[in-house]
Amino acid sequence: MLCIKCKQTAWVEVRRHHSAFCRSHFLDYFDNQVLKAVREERMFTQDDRILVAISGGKDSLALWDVLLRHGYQADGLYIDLGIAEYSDHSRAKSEAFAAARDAALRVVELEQDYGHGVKGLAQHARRVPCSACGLSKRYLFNKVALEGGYRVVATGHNLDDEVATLLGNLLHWQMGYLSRQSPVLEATHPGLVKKVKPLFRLTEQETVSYAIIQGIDYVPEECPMAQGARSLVYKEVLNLLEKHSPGAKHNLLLGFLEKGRPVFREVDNTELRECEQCGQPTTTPVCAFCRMMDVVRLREREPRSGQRGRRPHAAAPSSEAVMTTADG
Ligand code: Q46
Ligand code: ZN
Ligand code: ZN
Repeated sequence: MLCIKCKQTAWVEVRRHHSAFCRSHFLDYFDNQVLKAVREERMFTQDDRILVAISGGKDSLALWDVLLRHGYQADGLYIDLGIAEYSDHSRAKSEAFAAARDAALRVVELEQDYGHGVKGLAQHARRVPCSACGLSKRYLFNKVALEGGYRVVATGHNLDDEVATLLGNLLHWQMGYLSRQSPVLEATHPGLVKKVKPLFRLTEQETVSYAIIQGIDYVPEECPMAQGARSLVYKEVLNLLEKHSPGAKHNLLLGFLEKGRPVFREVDNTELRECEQCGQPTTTPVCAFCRMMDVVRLREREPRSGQRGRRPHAAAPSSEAVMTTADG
């Protein structure tokens, strides 16, 4: 197989575009896809300060790498979830990446600031870990960005993540989530920061290829809590579909964004107000994060014997699990 640009031996095949690239032309392709997403979806400009949500995985580090190489004002935010060795490894990789590029990385420690890591929060709040994690991350991304004067938060969600989320939301007809499924969520309240996903046109495999070519040292293992997540099943199903019909994932997502999104957007009439406790925008008097922390504090005070015979809820709402397990 030859590179379609220079006819040298190809290193990466991109079947959905009937293309193959050598290492150097693949980098051009990858950059172009990110810059096209940024430009066409009006995500941000060179004048904006961007906060990139960093997990230490391939997607978030690849995204940060592209943005820094193209001169964007991109700082990182790493949230230490307190998940034993996984958090230790991913934090070390994130800090090493930032140090090597002289880039600014903010770190928030859940355990230090909120008394528990993800597991502890989940146990006390009687939620599954991914539900407590997703809620905490969404809350902290917005809070840290707002306090730090960033105009936009960028996450490393790729095409596979986005199409798996779409499939999950379609299977359960989650009208609210479908109305907000987009590579760009505008700041519709002064207390909200714009959220963008510049990798939404690129697959997981392409991000891996980019990270390898660029020599990015990312944490290869998945978060241990991801085991059994429904989003992984959706990804398997979609990969099978893609194998038999190259371009299926791209067509489903891009088709939805072009034709479905405008229809679903009409059902999004949520009114935002400020949380009575923390002031962050919410649809309810007290935001979901503060409500979770109230439950956690209440349960912390319960005598241990009072917990006998109680069991955590078996599962969070399925949509929540889908929405919160997509970040690489
Ligand atoms: S980090 Fe958090 Fe994911 Fe781990 S606990 Fe679940 S949601 S799987 S993207
Ligand atoms: Zn080439
Ligand atoms: Zn709140």
